[in-house]
Amino acid sequence: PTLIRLSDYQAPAWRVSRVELTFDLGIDATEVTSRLQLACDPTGPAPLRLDGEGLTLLDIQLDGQPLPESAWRYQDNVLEVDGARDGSVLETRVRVTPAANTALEGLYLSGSRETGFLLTQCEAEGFRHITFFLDRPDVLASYTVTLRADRERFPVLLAGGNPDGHGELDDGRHWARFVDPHPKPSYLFALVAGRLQKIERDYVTGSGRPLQLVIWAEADAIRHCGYAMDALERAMRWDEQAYGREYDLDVFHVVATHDFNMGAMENKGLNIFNAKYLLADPDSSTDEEYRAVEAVVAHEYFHNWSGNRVTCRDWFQLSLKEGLTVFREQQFSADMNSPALKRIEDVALLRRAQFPEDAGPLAHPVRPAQYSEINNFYTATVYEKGSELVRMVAGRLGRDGFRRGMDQYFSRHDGQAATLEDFLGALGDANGIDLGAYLAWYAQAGTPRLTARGRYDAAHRTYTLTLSQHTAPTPGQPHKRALPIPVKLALFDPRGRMVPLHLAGNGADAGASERVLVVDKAEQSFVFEQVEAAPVPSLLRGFSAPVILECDYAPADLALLLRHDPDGFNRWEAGQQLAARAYDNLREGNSSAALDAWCEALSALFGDTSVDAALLADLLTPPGEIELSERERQVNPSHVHALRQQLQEHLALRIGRETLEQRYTALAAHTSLELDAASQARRRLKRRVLELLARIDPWAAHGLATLQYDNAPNMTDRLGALAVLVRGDAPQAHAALAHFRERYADNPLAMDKWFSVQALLPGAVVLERVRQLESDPAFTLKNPNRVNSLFGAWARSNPDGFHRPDGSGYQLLAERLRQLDALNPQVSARLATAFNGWQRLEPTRHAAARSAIAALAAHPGLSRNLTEIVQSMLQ
Ligand code: BAL
Ligand code: ZN
Repeated sequence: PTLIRLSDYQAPAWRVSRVELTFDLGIDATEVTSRLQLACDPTGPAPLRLDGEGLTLLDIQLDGQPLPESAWRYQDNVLEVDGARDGSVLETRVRVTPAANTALEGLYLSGSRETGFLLTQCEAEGFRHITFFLDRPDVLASYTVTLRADRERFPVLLAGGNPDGHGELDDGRHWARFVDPHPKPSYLFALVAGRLQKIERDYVTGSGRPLQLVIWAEADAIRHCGYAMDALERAMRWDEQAYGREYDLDVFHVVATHDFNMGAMENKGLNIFNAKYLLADPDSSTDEEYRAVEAVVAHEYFHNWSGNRVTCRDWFQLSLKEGLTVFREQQFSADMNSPALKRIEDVALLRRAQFPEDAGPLAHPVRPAQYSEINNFYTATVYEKGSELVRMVAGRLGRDGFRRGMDQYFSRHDGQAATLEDFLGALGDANGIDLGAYLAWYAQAGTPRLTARGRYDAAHRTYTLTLSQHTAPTPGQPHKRALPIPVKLALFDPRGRMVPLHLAGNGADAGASERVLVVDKAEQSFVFEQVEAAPVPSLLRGFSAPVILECDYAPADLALLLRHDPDGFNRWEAGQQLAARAYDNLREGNSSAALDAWCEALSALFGDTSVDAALLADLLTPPGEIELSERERQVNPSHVHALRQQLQEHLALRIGRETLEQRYTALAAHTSLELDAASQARRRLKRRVLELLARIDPWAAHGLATLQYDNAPNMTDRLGALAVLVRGDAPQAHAALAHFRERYADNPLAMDKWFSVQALLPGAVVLERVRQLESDPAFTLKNPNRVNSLFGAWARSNPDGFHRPDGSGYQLLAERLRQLDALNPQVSARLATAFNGWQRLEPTRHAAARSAIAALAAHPGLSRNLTEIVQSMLQ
């Protein structure tokens, strides 16, 4: 396939200043009339070439004159037009077929022919499936959009921008017009048409401008949109206060759909959401899902400035808007909830999703240098690592400096398509600092390993900390350079108190108890003076850089940090490192010092009622199987699973069956429907305690889980109990699953959970269950959420169940990917990344995985999306 390279970027030869679009909407056929006001350099006009895919061209005129067939060519997804000049107006009329669009890119139908609605998804390159255009993010135009449709079938007509009139037409049809005064790239275009209900709220911006917020959903879902509306209002207020950013249209529309490739989309003035991230009600959403709704609503809203007002010059700069917006979303969620818990959650996600990506065949820089299919680059690297890079820069500038820099960025580049150089340039200029060194982070793939060695010199009362960095080669990047790594640190005395820091040769901040060292060479040493006793270093506090830290801690050092570190993140981190060492102990069957220290420290914390319940739940959770696999040279996922189970058994035994039961009972007595932090924290800990109890007394745990399932007032408790029953293969699981299915048969989001909970069954039996589930009438390959709920959960989150030594799991996934690819290439390519990590499997699984991936790759007719993933996977 053709590779598109960042180094080949050229500014567009043609631009479009104004777009006027008229849609005659229909499910089987929609006609799109487009008038483009063109501009080009009058001195040397290049041929006019517009993108267009799958369009039936019905009419074409240039400057009001029909164009003869000899004056245009439409082939290989490009329309070439002769005779256009600066100021020309090109008018085309095309036909598209929404009902046949299973790729969910461009204009498509969500739901059934009878009751569903029409909507669009244009990022990254969907607009070319709707009309001919210069479909690239650096072509910004103002849009006027007129929608015409049958009033009975499509009573609601929406497009981005401000409403600009509506009225009746002949034959029961009606029209509505929208004008967007802010120039935007085509990927931010959107329309929605159908039978939808709404909730509305008046909002007055900080500067006193009134506007309207409207959330739309189908009739059965609209009552679940209230929480999203509250979250939207909180996000808008927060962006005004934290970044001085106000909304800039008279109306902000948000629409929910069950058929969506992404989580949500920030189209200007008309956000479209996967229902999973918009609908929330206690009966069908877990606490975690409530938090996700709040975060995604905020994320899409924040894009209005970081993405829409200032957009990306090209798709290589995707992280300019995504990394930055994830960072803003993380800040918002931390402010709305608990900063420490949020940081733990984000770092756990980074380690689960991004570190393995950075360590495998799909590794790519946050700003990739090349791609074949841009949709394959909406990755954890671009999003989550991208956010970590912004966080490092923000940490370097400090709170006020970062705000100054962001003000500069927004004012300097408002209405422009910018680059990462522009971003770092604005931030640096506003603070008189050159941030150019951070560009290396954007260009280099792979997770740096930071090794720390400490040496205490009692005679001189000095502590020397030597930090060295190394990044392993990644595909296409055999040689790595040293990166600037900010290491936030503190030193603890043997009694667990932070000591004042006196860095030799550096008077600044002398005596502070925490400071940031920047390591930008392969190895550097730092000497601390006036240190009275051998200290325990707390490094990378708050996870100050996205690296893997290797420090030669004794188990007692980690236990000390776990008990005493006031940095909530590092406290959890000490527990994670201790658990990882304990895992090594179990694997090697030797000394159990780490295991003892971990169990001991946690059982002490378990009895300490001053520890926040949610933090305790996280402390009691060892690293996941994917993370633990990183410690193996050759991975046997079943072995990793069994060892992690053993780890939890040891912990549960150390805490004690009775203590666990008592704590469970006390927590269960507080069952409530409330969403406040304390209630959520109790539910989180209750679930964790029940899971631990299930490790050592399944009979008792299954009895409690059954009671919890039967009496649960909310989905968090119900699903938590169901998971314990299903994963424990409890005799009660069957009845609970049947009950759940019956109760939620009409609720797609709840049914997704019914599929997922079974896809996580441990061991070989899950394969048969996956096969049964895919023949359930509720299963369909046409719905991305349903595909992910079954195949995504199984292949990504159940390593023991997916990686069967006989290769049967790989074969089943490969076969479904092939079928799915014919329907929806974006979803098949994303699901195929579940094979990531196969190179590190033990020999039997390694051979089986290779043969399944190779057979898939050899299949003729795969999409460009899936081809790029499987070919990279095999390199
Ligand atoms: N721009 C795609 C969806 C999102 O990241 O907001
Ligand atoms: Zn985004």
